[in-house]
Amino acid sequence: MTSTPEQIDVDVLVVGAGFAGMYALKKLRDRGFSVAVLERGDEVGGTWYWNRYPGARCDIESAYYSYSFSSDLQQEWEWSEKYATQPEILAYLKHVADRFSLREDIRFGEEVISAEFQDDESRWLVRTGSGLVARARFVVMATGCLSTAKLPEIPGIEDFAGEIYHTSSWPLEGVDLAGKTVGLIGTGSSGIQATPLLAQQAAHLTVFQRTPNFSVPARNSPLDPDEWKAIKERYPELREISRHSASGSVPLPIVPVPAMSVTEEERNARYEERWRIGGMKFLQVFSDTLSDAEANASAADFIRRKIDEIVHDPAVAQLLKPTDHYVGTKRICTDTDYYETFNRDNVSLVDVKSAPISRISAAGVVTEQAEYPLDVLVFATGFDAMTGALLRPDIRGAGGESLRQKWEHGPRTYLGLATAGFPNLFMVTGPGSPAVLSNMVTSIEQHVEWISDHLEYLRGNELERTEPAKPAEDEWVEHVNAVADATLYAQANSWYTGANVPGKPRVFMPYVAGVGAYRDKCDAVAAAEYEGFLVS
Ligand code: NA7
Repeated sequence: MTSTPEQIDVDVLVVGAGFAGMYALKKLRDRGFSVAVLERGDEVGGTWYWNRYPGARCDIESAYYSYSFSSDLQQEWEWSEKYATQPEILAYLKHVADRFSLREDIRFGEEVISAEFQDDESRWLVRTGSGLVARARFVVMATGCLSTAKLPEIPGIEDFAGEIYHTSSWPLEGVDLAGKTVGLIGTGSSGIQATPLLAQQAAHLTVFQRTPNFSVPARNSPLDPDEWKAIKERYPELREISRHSASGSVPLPIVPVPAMSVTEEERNARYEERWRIGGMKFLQVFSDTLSDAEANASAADFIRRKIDEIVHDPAVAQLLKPTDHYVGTKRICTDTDYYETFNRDNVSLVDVKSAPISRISAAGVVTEQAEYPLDVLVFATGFDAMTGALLRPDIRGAGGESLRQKWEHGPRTYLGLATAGFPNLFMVTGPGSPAVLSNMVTSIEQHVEWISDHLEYLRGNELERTEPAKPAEDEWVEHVNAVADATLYAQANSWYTGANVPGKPRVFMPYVAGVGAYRDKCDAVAAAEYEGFLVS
């Protein structure tokens, strides 16, 4: 007996139920479109559902890493800490799902495996792994920038006899590390956040470091009730500032000057003050940290001196000091006692740059110098960022063109929102938009609002089809690269450029000009009747 696959037919199909997909559902539904969301997990939350490793926490203040679309929501929700933990952010997103009755239009456990544009009827035909078939006029890929995990290409992983985990798919029930010898590979944000907690829980922790990263203290704390009250009172104004800022959050209340325009003493005093306050805004102390090599070196030297002060063993301190990239050109990490953790007796640091990992054995990690027996191996090895989740399904546009093929030499988009040849397909925070260089929630809201305005425009004008014109896309790609080339960003081997994934084309993916400038550009395109889009 054969069963007919389940079919759904909607105006808009949204893929992913994280911050982006949930807001897309809410916004488009409010505007009278029929919407369905397909989510591969069994709960809302996206990145905040999957990344539940010990220490997972946002590096942007909770007050701003949250939706602004509903005044009631932002007034009624209480954040407990300056930087929310993963469980608290997930609780917030579950609350949003319930409060706005989003679950009724979300299908959980549905992983999209293909999407084909049907030229004759200008509709998408989308299939999931379970056999569900969805037809939709429009598809919105709200699949996240950091949602396709990257396991390193180390031989023998399958031979390991102990437990093995990736930070981005940590077991729901947690992992009991008591009395165990734990190895951690990867020292990006995830590894740096996890290290202090793994060290507290395990009998012994060995951190395998290939490349050190710059990290500044988060100085997390419970949210001061008076400060929180003041933020709530000023929310409309603060959100407006965030929307037009460079980073998508409220910037430092100073007008930054070039680093070399003040004396060395003054410069270090300003770094010291930010180090004491904590957080990523360390990079905002001076105006040219990310564009001038000398300015950048002064910030990097300051952090390296701090590492020397904190870490007792000079050889370990030396290994922890980054020297291969400008600070901030790889995402700066924020931590709670990361460097201090290397003073513990039960923690060791192994440099796998000078003696690379050659294989994983049944017993543990084997480098070119030694074998390290382990009970548990944790990979914090990052993601196939920005394009990974967009290229995982087989997406075919007009005339059957494959997105994987089109982006073979790197992603090409217009505004990071859409790509030529793929009509009626939108991306939220796609490559070519500020995305990961911004407060993602601010950027997500702007994208979702822009997309829904565009769909309303099409509906109002009885138009069925939209896609970027090739020249507009070419010009945008060139512009994104030119802006990145004028900064120090493009020089780092970072996941911003795809350098962390062997064989991935090297293209600087996020748009560095800032959230405010980008919003102005998107608004101008909309005001000029969607200039650069071919509508029919
Ligand atoms: P990242 O920042 O991409 O970090 C991955 C880490 O894993 C990084 O230290 C890598 O070293 C290391 N890595 C990857 N493959 C290997 C192998 N084969 N051997 C040794 N070390 C390896 O990912 P995260 O999850 O920490 O953070 C991603 C973003 O999430 C973060 O920026 C925030 O925005 C949130 P490498 O530098 O390649 O030498």
